[in-house]
Amino acid sequence: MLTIFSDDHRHQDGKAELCDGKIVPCFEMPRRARMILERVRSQKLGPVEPPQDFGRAPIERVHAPALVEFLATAWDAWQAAGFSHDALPYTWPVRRLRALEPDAIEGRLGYWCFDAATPITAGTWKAAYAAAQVALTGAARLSAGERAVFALCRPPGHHAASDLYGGYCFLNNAAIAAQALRDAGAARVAVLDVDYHHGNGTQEIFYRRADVLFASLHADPRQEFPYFLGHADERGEGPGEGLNLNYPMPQGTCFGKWMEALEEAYRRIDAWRPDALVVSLGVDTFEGDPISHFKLASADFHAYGSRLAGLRLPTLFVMEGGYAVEAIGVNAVNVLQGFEA
Ligand code: Q9C
Ligand code: ZN
Repeated sequence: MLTIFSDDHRHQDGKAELCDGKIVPCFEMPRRARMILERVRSQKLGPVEPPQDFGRAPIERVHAPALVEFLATAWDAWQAAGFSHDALPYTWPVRRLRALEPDAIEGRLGYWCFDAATPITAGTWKAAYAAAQVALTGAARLSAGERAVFALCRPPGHHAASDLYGGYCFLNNAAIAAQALRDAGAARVAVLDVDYHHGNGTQEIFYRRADVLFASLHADPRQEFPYFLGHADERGEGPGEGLNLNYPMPQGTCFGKWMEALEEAYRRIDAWRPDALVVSLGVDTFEGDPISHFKLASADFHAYGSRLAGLRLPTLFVMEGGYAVEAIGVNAVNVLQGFEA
């Protein structure tokens, strides 16, 4: 399988995030991508190629230009305000407050970002932009006839909505790729999100659309981040009614139960007859993940990867979460090798 990778991911190297009331070192770190790349190479998965540059236009097919401009300029504004450490928000326009973008960068961060775990650093824009180009290059190769491509994106993307970032995500790489596949002629695209966390950003982007089906297997938002989206009764709206499929599961879920949900999502995707599949590939469902609570073993990743090949669709794997850094390469590449087996 072809892998697309950019070394520019290393410019997103945040120092700290707010986690359960404590400031802790960022779980989303450059070593994650290095470990995956090392495993791609040692297993001889296939060629590794750099991204092409498609510019901002395909990003703005799913994101508000104002969010894109904020991400591209936030660090400069933060520095101009006299700060040199990572930029995190601490106040948000939640219930009873007014969602008007303030002038002060400290407030603007809370306007555009929904959590306190996603630091903007000097290199955030460079890294996030490169990740989007990796996804777009993967989509272009799929449109040109490739059976499957691995977009080794970092930072991840599925929590980023049209006009909000958060959850370690800035630009929604999978949504940008799905839209690019549509724009290249695929009439229907399915996005299957297997990350431990609900893909709230991808859901929001396609919620009212008849041309993109979104299915997500994830920890129940009553128990887990992102807490405020991802319930089973969110089924899509208007033209998108019935095309948003959420499979929330309790903490402690084992592979057997998880696979039952995957089989159900598989049937729904298969019956819808899409032209292409985008897999939001988070491997934080692993039993050893430090911030997650599902119980998949490394061999289980190979098993479900192999099942996904049964859909017989051009498939773009887009890297999302996974924080057990020592095992992340094995787990991610197991899915891809299972797919090819
Ligand atoms: N105590 C992705 O997997 N907060 N994002 C975790 C744990 C944020 C995860 C706090 C988790 C974001 C792409
Ligand atoms: Zn996740």
